Amino acid sequence: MSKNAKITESYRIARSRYADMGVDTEKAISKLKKVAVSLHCWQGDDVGGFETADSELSGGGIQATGNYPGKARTPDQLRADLDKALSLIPGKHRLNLHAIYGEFDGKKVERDELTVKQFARWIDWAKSRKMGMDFNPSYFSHPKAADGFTLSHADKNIRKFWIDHGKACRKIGAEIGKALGSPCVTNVWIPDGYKDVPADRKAPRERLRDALDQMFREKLDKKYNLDAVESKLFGIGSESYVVGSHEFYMGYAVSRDVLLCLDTGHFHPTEMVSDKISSTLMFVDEVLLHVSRGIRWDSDHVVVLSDELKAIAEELVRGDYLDRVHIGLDFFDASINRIAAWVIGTRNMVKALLIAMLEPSAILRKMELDGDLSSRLALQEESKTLPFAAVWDYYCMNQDVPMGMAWMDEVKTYEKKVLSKRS
Ligand code: RNT
Ligand code: ZN
Repeated sequence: MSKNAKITESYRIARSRYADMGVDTEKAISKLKKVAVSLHCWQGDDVGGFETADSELSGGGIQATGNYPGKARTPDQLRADLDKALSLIPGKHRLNLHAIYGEFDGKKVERDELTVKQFARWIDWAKSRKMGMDFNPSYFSHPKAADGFTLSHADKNIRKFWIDHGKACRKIGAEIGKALGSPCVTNVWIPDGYKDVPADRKAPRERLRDALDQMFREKLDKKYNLDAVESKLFGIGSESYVVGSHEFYMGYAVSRDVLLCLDTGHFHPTEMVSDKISSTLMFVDEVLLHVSRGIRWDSDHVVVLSDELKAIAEELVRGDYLDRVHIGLDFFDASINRIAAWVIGTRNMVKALLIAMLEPSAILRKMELDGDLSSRLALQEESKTLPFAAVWDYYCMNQDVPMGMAWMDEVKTYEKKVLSKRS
């Protein structure tokens, strides 16, 4: 039997097992095909960007660790690496770009003066691949962010600089959305906060609220640009206080009608974003997810197929939220092959969605309503070993991407042929 025939045969058996539980695998697959995950450009070069020849992430309370060879040093290299990663992930996805990844052609363009020009090649690249794009102003790795404050800075001029950066980025977002025919989510994350206990928690939050209000004053068509704001509990160097806390942005998003970004690494380790989705979507129209994996103090490990990742996907599917939730990834690991990191994290996200779509949810809900919580638990546990892998392999085969570890062989070949030649 050929490999493909084996995959098809396993799928046939799995399909009938799922059908016995009232689950239609064909429906799940056609639904899964439509979900786009936004791949973050910054996994490709450890959040360096292209403002200077060899920029490195600095400040901002985020950190990339590791020195795995072969990181992308030019936009062309980064695009080639993204192409490689995308060729190993089933489905049609999006690109999430940070402002520091503009193409400056050796010229200095300040962040408050950025225009769509610096992103034209990225847009062309996305267009030729029929991909959508998302965007982010960059409030770190800059002298005006060196003391850890940006939009909430006590100095009016510094605040103004960052407000103007945000305004410029929203316009770029709208241009991106228009050019690609799909709304661009422009997400604001700022690092502002204190390492040690502040004397005044209120004033920076007032300044942040007012700065955001100025930034968002100009209404942009939601067909092209969607504004999002991202909270955080603490960062490296901002352990005691982060201006843009969850409560701050939850209130801001509700009162200003912008999207709320929930980063899965930005909460207390016992707090679960999976439980926040249905609450948040009661009161905000749309949510942006930054799917990541927090480990102790780091919020950005490569996404694995954890219980929490599966729970997040379940919530999106059960609540029928897939058209109100934008799924973005946000991790950066410089200690392993960067393309492998992208592929592992993204394949896991897609896999989690598939597993969620294969959940025998009608039966589970009935058990719950009937008060039969013993059966609910029993079936939840039995469902964990249903043959979703056969459906996954079949999906990969039909999407023309490698199955199982075969994708890793391609990463190794690319590493030998391309990455190892980079200085
Ligand atoms: C940082 C935030 C933010 C960044 C990116 C680079 O803690 O998660 O989203 O990771 O903007
Ligand atoms: Zn994030």
